[in-house]
Amino acid sequence: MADLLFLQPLRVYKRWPMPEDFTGLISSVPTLALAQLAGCLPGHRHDLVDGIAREYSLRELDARVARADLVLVNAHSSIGALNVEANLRRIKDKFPDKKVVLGGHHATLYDREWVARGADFVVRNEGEQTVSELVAALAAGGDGAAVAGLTWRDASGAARRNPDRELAPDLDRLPMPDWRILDPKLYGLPLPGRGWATCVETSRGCDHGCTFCAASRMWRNRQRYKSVERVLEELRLLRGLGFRKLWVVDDNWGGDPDRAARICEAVLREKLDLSWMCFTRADTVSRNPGLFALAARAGLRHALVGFESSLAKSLRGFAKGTDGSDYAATSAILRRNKIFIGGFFIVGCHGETRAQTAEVLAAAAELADYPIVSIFEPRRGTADFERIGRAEDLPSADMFYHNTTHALPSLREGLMRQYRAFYRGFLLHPRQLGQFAWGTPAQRSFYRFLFAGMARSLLNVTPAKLRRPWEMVLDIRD
Ligand code: B12
Repeated sequence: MADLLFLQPLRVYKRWPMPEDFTGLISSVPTLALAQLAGCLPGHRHDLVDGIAREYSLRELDARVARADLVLVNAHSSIGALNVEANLRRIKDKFPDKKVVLGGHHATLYDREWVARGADFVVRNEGEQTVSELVAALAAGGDGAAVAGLTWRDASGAARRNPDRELAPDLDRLPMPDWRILDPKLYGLPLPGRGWATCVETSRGCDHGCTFCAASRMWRNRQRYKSVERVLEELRLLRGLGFRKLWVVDDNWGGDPDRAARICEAVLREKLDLSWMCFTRADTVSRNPGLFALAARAGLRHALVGFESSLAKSLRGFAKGTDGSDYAATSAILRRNKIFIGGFFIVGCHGETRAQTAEVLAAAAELADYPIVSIFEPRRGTADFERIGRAEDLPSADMFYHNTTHALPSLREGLMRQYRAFYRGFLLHPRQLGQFAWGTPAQRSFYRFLFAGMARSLLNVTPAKLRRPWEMVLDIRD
């Protein structure tokens, strides 16, 4: 039996006045991957440090690492990479012999780079089987040489990449996530209702090939579904543990409408009394108005919708598979059912002029209750990264780190100003303040989270952050 420390890295570096990742403003979300992996590694002792949900000192991290035989770290995004690296360095400085395993989207895409930065093992793509085999091999005194899907450091220090692993053919056969490793007091979602908050997954991957999306290729452009019975088993278990607010992390909830409807009907029949949010595509909503009415009755309160743009040329450029003509219908369906619309949009690409950016921002404010606008950033693992990389127009050499305020060099002029002015105007508009005070339950809980997150960010200002707004600044010391 080994002591396993699951680590969501401490935020050693932080940004101000807005946090580096928007999601940190509106929620405190547990990392489902870590609960899922704990479920795959029964018979070992589990510990969890979640640096996104709580503040820890580096000394506390040291103490927890000291007790562990193996440290398993989630490396999820370019925005988080600096903090993953700061944690990794701390561990390796203090405990040079401690073995560290990384996994997640970013680790998969930059496996050799992470080995060069000190990781002993990187689990690429799907983690369940690979990590089980790795832990078993280490427990038997072996190494990772025979484990498919693994990149590892050999005795000479070189990175060795083992062959890829096939994706699990049947998600129902994955072990159940062990949500008991999460301290539910640390988490919250912008959803109305009572009960603890956590994440759940009913499918994995997406059939679509949007050029900006890092998830499609990670999951090899397929959406695999858990059966209705397996999903219900997970929901019942969660309900028994006191979790009633759920973030369904599937990429395109409702991609299989009949199955989704059967799950919603069962949630109603079994009176599970859940409040939940999901990611979905605009055309999944507009094609299935009945499904979303049913989902609202089954507790869907917040939909994160990938609109991406109101410009047909950008939608074409993104290979989004829609011209946007159904977007007004999508919003109407969700609003009719009192489902809060978090709308994803991307600006600053495909030759968009400043006037066209203004058009997209105006459409975003109309279509969504809260527009989540990103300035275009080509991430490794996407078709856009290859396209933009060829034109040598990346804001940093390989996008290993990325701070959203550094747009593509050709776009930088004026775009940040326009972007910030939009958000200032949006957030101070009486309509948003009205939603905070008198909106639907979903609107009120969203704005309560958002304004509390903004206040926290403003109150956490330090002289160093004040000198360098919008940059990642050292925030946690010993
Ligand atoms: C839920 C989610 C979140 C949650 C939870 C984050 C988390 N760490 O789990 C929140 C809301 C916090 C979040 C935030 C952000 N996210 Co996010 N997120 C997702 C989403 C939708 C699902 C992830 C999930 O839970 N899947 C289910 C679990 C079981 O799968 P998994 O996490 O991938 O884990 C599996 C493997 O990756 C691996 N694994 C993962 N970690 C580890 C660790 C070890 C040790 C091992 C061995 C294996 C392993 O094993 C697991 C089981 O197979 C994905 C899209 C997707 N469908 O994958 C985007 C996604 C991962 N997010 C993304 C982004 C960009 C962000 C943000 C930057 C958004 C923003 N601008 O604010 C922030 C960054 C936060 C940060 N500080 O790093 C991108 C990452 C792209 C990239 N490489 O940069 C994705 C791919 C979305 C996309 N379509 O592009 N996100």
